[in-house]
Amino acid sequence: MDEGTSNEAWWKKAVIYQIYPRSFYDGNGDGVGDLRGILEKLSYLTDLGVDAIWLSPVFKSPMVDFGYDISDYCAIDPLFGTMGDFDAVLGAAHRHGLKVILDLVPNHTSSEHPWFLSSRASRTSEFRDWYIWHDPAPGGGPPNNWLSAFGGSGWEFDPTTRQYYYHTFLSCQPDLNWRNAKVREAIKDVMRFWFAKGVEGLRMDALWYLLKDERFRDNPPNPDYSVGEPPDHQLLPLYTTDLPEVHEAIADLRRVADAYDDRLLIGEIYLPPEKLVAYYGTNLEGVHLPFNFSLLETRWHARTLAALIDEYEGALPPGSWPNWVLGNHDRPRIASRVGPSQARVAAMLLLTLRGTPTLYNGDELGMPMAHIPADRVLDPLEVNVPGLGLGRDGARSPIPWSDSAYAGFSPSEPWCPLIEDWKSTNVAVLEKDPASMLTLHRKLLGLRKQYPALMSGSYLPLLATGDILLFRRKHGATSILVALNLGSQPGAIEVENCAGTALLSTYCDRADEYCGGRIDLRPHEGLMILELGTANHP
Ligand code: TEU
Repeated sequence: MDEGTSNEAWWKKAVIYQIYPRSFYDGNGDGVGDLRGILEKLSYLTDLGVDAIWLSPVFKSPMVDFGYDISDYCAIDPLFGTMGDFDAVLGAAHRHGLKVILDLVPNHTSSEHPWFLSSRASRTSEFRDWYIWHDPAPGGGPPNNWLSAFGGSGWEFDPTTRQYYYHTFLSCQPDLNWRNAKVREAIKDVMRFWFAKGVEGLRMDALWYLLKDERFRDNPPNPDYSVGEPPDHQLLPLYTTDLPEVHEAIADLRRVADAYDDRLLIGEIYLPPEKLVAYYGTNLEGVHLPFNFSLLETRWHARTLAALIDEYEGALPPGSWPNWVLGNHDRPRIASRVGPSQARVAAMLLLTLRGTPTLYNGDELGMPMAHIPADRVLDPLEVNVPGLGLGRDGARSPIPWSDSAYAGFSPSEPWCPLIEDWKSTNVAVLEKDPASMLTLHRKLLGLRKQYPALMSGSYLPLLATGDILLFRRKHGATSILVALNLGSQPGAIEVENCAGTALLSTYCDRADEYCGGRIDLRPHEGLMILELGTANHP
């Protein structure tokens, strides 16, 4: 796992911070986060030590899927502010040294997008073939068995033109037809619009769904499906995801990005490593970073993690750059998945592994999932598919800034319930605590910046035994040992040829403590050691 060099592209050295705008900070007092709120909190982000912000969609949208149903790709939704507000955030972010990544949704639009309004109005519309229309099956009903990721059939009947249209997600999110060159050109123009404004990157939503089988063949049944899984898992998405043709479409989008300096494309792709790495492209003409979600759903066990890291590192094509994710707006928060103590170890893992990390807003505070009462459920996925624990509202709770009313997020009742312990888990309290999760993140991010071994060094797997996971990061003469105790009991490990001084414990102590040979770890402790013989200047 190779060492990088110092003149690497910015996105290879950066830590990306995902902002869920409606929950970040409310700048206009309506109970919903917005662009002015982000503007007011940019210094918090530079104090934290991140380098790029990825904003979940802020474009014009009916907000049925909270902005992932776009009705104008080149306009800001009034809920978040104006294009002037966006320009202010972009300019201020750049002045703060932050890159800005937006969230493009190329797979589908809102059913209120003008393209779709025209497409559904008439079979002869010039936009008819911009979406995926099909006659009913011979006996009537949906053309085939394709299912929506959000429950029910993936087909919606349109009585006006008496055909069905396909929607991977909600029926108000009709899929664009990526076999239509005009669709591709239209999305490429959207990319150019935002790149021309100075946006440095685009996260491409649901990228592995883009192409569907042109023969509309039924997806095969999933032999491993078990009740309680998302209903669309009843079928294997053989003809609706990860089609070979998708890579040419992605290469076309990459050529747009490459026409600008130093732009980044991130692909949202939920596939196992051996399939995921195809999205780098055969000659790295794909996306720069296919999101690696393998830490999101894995068993939290030392040997499992070691195997997962090695599998991913081993699958990476030559010249590609790794990335790691611990959380996002669609999945349960890490602090609820592994508990608050292990969330500290997870933070050290995320920020010491090789490659670009993406940090989900609030995870630096150790935010758990918020409790969402039945009458406060808003996520259409939970509304459509209740009771399976798929609901995402709990991961989208407003960031608690202080112990004042509504956690200092807004002067009004926030759109989504706050986490239960917001009076103690908030920025104002945690930034004063020398051993808080926030302090730990600031220290970890500082060490990443200080040591090229962490930012671009090689990854050397060492050991996974019991609850202990050990690996090294090396760059030139610098070697940093990372020792993680994933267990609730103290652990000790003898490491040959290891002697050095501790850089940081997840307990936020032990700095400069001598560590030699035997490494003692407290329960749920991660420890970083700068090894002797290592250049003490980073
Ligand atoms: O999610 C796409 C996707 O992978 C879904 O299966 C996702 O995991 C879903 O939320 C189930 O948990 C992207 C966005 O991240 C998500 O917020 C949107 O709802 C979805 O696309 C549709 O745009």
